Amino acid sequence: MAKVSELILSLFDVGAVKFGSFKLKSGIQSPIYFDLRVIISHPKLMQTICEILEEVVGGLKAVDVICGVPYTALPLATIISVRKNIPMVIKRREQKLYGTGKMIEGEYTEGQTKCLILEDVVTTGSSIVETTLALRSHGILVDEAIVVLNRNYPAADENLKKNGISLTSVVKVDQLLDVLLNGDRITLKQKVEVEKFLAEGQTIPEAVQPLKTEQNGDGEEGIESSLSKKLSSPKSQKLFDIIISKQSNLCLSADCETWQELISIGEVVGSKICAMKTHVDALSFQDPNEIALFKRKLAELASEHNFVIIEDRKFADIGSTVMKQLTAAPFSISEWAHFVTVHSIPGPGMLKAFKEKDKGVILIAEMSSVGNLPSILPDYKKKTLEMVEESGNEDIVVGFVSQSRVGSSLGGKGGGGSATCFLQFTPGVSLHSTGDALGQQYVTVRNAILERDADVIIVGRGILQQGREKWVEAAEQYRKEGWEALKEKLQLK
Ligand code: S5P
Repeated sequence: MAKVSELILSLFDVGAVKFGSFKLKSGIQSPIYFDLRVIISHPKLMQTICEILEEVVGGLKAVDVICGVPYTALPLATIISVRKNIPMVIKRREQKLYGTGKMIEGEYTEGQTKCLILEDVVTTGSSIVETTLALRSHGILVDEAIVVLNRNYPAADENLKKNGISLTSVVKVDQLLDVLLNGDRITLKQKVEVEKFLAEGQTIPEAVQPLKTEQNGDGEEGIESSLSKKLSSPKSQKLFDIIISKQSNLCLSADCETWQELISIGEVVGSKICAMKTHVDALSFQDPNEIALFKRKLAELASEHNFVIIEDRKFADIGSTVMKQLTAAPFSISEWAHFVTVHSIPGPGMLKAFKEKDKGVILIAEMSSVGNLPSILPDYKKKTLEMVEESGNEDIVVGFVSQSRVGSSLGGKGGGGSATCFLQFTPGVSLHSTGDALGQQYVTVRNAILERDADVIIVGRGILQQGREKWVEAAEQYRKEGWEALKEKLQLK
């Protein structure tokens, strides 16, 4: 306990816990802020943290390996591994595009190796869950995690419990506040202010991992980072981060006949895509067990390869019906899709259903098919944008399915300003065809991105119809052309 108090004071002294006024992405001001990344500059503190963690590890059931969640917990796990002679495994943040293509580094035996996860800070628990699912998908057994700092966010406990993970915390926020007050690091007023902030259900901001940015000498932020900030919602920012880190703006439209085929293509092209779009009601399933298996495998794939799942349901009804369609078994779309497509026809009320279920919305502003009404009706696109802005739903609307820009451009034509932007998803892209017999119309990758201002290209048959043995090659061709064109459009290096 004395050691933990010492740790808390040191965390404050090195600036890993800050008090003041910090603006969150959501615009809310927070009186407290965590950034544990700074601890790597303080070896003594690293040692104290590891000693405490080792005591905790000693009190848990024996494990075969430990795994630190990148980045800050990685060096902590390394120190503990060496000192306690427990081997490590590392989960890669993205799958290697070459070589063995392994996701997990280190030795393990499927179905036998038991792993303990280490994390520096827990907010929603999603990084721990993501790491757990990736490890489990490789047959590694995981049911416990340790965290240095727990922000006492109730959703985290629920999230971890739901995924069968029990969490041990070294420091909880209430204890941190007590120790800092007694140690004269903060005033009673500051403590009360943070307690009130937390009681309102707010989460303490944590330093987010920076995007791959080119820092100028004068500390100016990189272009990717400033573009990301222009996006309307943390959800679109997350997708943009994936696009930059995977160098892919390719969304695979996985319009397969069977769910097994969909999973197969996800396995082989997962590293090449930023998103996978599904039509779950167009897949054939034998029974509900298969649907459950499909959902689990798809979620694991998305976590392992770091891509977003978009269910292209094109919801188009009043809010209460939409809510049922979103949640009802057997598909239970809200459980596994990150984003869903939605028509703007019913008006803004139905957007509440998606907000309640925390789903990112991609609104259909225009279609690719011959004679589609949204493209013909005057102002349809403009009204769709106004609907989002006037109803204050920018935080859940990730972007638009469209053949031309809706609102401000991220960096293409008319871009460069500071206005809030939405991502543009453009389907009807093929390098092999100009259309089909049922009204679909195609443009090339470069045309979609450089002429029509797409940020994300949606490609289905262009890849699928190349045949199983050519899926990877075709996906790589679209990824490469798409990324080159996006770099050109956004003037990335
Ligand atoms: O306007 C549209 C909107 C969508 S979401 N045109 C489209 O083609 N789509 C979807 O994109 C369509 O439902 C299909 O899943 C995919 C295009 O597939 P492809 O095989 O023609 O590339």
